[in-house]
Amino acid sequence: MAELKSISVPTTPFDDQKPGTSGLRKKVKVFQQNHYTENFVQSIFNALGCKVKNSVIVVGGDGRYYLKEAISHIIKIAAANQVSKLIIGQNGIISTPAVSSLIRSNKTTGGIVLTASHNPGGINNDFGIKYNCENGGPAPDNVTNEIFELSKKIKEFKYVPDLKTCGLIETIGVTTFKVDGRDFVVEVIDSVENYVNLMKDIFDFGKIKKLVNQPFNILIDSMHGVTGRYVERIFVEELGADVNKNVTHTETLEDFGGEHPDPNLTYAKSLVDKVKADTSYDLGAAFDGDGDRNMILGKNAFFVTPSDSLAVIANNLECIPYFKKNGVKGFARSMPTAGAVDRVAQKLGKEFFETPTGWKYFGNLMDAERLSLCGEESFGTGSDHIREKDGIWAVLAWLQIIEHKNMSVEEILNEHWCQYGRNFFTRYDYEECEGKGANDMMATLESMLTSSGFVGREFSSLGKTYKVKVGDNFSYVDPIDKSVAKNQGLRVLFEDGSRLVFRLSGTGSSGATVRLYVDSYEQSNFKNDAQDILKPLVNIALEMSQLQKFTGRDAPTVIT
Ligand code: G16
Repeated sequence: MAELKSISVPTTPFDDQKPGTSGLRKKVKVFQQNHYTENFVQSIFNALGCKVKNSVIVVGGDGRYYLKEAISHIIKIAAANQVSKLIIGQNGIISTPAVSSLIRSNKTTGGIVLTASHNPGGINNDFGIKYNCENGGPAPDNVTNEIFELSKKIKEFKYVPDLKTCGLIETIGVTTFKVDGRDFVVEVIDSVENYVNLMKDIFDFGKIKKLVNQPFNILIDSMHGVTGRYVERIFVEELGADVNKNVTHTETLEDFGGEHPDPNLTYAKSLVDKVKADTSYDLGAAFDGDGDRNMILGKNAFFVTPSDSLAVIANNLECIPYFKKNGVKGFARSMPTAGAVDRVAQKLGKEFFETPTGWKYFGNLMDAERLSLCGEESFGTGSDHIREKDGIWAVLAWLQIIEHKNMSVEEILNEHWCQYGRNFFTRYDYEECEGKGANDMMATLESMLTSSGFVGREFSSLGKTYKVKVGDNFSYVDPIDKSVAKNQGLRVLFEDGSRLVFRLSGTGSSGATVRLYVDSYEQSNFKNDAQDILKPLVNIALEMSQLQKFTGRDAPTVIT
């Protein structure tokens, strides 16, 4: 075996490597700049400090453009930093939930996830790099802040230029290199196997298989993201679904077929249209680029909001073997997520947490065994089986519940609303606004919300009047480590329980995306259209924020 030598490469820092809600997401062309990717990866290793020597790290991504180049850099930098082993998915591909599972089952030091999630891919679109810790979850704020600080000061990165990565990750197997007199191992694994075994442990595949072959007709849309191979293995090979009828867009493409791989009513329109047009479909589901988000539809494309999906799963956990075995601890949702699960927690006597946006905030609670199930309005649902949200897990949970209750998706929702009441919810996204206008809008709104006299003010639209109970900028104290996350979104809580939330997204790669979240609780009229019910509140939000004046936008890009 030829002996390889590491070198130090002088570099200059970039000032824009601040990770957002979930990792560093930028245009591919930004990552392609000389030393940009190398600087950020070295900054991750620098932030890990003495943990890097002899570490084992999982590396995988969602198959988007630039994945292989990024992995080649990671291998050469890891080898030079005395990492002892990298576990890499074949062709670099591993879904985000599967990375989390691999970190946990192999007890590795952590993982590097290469994805910009639901953002579009391809040479002119987005790429992303995220570090996950040894619990399998996205690095918390203190770690990402440290990575950012180090990235602003970096002077050199370590590299093994002669380590040949060409063809290295195409074939499953183990390759050992000698670097600076030490062994450095690259293990290329089947991207799917570990995850499939985990799902088989959690769910009763026998019962789900019976449902799928009943036939209960499903249509699972991978949106050309990473889940294609997971869907074929789980739904087709294990559960007996028909490859021609029950699954679609399973080929992972570098540009996701030119679409936004984001499972919502706008970007997963082709699934919505198919399920509407073919009334034999009982359930439709879609996943995002890296497989952590999900959207659930019933017959006729009956839409289940992520907030309701979370509440329904919470209310029916007893039919899922994993929870029967491990018991059910608390529930949680991110702050902007509608409060449907709150009522389930109250009825079942479970602890409940309201966290900032970002899956990373659930990790501590899960590690402390206080949280079993959580979700976010941004199409994320998951449990403590891993430390990422998990799209395929959510669909399997729904199928297990449907089989157990022997009811349709819509019947399950109607039953749930009759028992608990309904939270009507909508989110308006104004994507890629000019940064200054969006920031000015938030600043002006914040000073209004926090001024004396705001509480008690009344706002009216379309014959409805709402009285302000609270106006604030949400902050969160982590119950476990007491860390504080400030400025997590502007909230207006009204006396009848309705809420308006304004945030700037932390996952975009350019400009500013304004998110407006509207939540209203009703104890009757469940069949009404959410957009009709919420119209007065939307009008009030737009007027209060002067969104059009500040951003120049007269309509949202996406409504969910
Ligand atoms: C990420 C985070 C989620 C968050 C979502 C939206 O999801 O993991 O926790 O809810 O972004 O964040 P923002 O509103 O800041 O854009 P993903 O699927 O993009 O990794």
